[in-house]
Amino acid sequence: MNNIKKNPAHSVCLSGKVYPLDHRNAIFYKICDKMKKTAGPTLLVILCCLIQLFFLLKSVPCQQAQAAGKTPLERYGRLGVSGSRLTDNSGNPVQLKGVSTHGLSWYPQYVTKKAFRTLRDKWNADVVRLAMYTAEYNGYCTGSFRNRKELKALIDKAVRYCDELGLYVIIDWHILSDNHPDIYKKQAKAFFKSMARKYAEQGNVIYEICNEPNGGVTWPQIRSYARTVIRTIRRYDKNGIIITGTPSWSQDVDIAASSPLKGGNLMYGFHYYASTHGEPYRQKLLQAVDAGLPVFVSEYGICEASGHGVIRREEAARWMELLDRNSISCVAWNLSNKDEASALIRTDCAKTDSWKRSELSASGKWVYDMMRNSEK
Ligand code: IDC
Repeated sequence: MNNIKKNPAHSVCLSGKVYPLDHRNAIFYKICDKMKKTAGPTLLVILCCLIQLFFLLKSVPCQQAQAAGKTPLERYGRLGVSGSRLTDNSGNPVQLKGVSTHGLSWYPQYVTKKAFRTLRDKWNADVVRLAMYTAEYNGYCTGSFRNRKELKALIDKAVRYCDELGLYVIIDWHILSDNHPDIYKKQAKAFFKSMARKYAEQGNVIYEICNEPNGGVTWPQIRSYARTVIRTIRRYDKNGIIITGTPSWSQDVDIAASSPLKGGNLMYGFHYYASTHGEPYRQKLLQAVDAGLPVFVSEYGICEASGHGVIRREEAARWMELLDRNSISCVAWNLSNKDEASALIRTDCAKTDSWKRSELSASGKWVYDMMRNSEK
């Protein structure tokens, strides 16, 4: 043991070799010193090897945790669109996965930083969608002035949380019973003007300008609405991603593909509910993507389109396999504990964040497991 010497230049001399005296070697040196009189050289060498091995192994998961510790925004930066793909700021394809709120007026209690942090850290979510109904139940266009103010304040809070957490956020103009986007076009223009003015600089905001046109509204009618709203947004936000819904509850992407909008960073909404929509709908989606249309699945469920009914896991898996293969982003409906199959939280669980897996509904468990197992 006498061949271990301290060197004034922050190093240790062991068996004729000089090692830097970082804290690991300092501990190692100390132990050597203590054992000087009691243990033999062989035992000491084994012990030293074990200590070094311990520190080596300890540093590996630590490095992995640091790499994984990046927020979605840090990983991908400003998003763009290239061909049919959503891309990161270096032009590589990106697939975002996340969760949609229920209607903001119905379930405002889930708009908390803790809830969004849980989604990011435990569910592996990259994006949160803020579903703001325009017509139903205190909808933005049908409720009072005060209600409108409250909804805007809620969106502001939600966007701030997403910004702080490095999450992408979709501001969704959730038309549904108001089937034609032109019904509230004036309000949509004013709303998106104020959103784009406020959030253009942030780089994590995605605008979804009409959730699900339906009731026979045609693609040319939607396209004309979209042109107006996109022009309004682009006055303030030149590059933010804009998603336009497609006819028949955002399913006719194949029709949109035959005459898409002009302009950069534009995407098209496609929605499915796995128990209702099977192979023919996957073919529609594929046809659009093959034609070069950039599609964003801004809403999906693994139950029926009513939001209720049975869950079909095999169909759900087939859909996800298709989305993964084509790097198509997707957002699950819905973050609430409402007594319906599409709600992700169990009805008897009142917690608004930090849910245990056992506190999730059958849909919630499927979405949670799938997102946790998704590659980054
Ligand atoms: C459903 C909600 C339900 C609510 C209803 C209002 O799950 O609680 O009472 O809207 O009309 C959609 C729509 C989405 C629907 C969902 C399930 O975008 O608003 O939510 N769905 O029906 N498209 C297909 C299914």
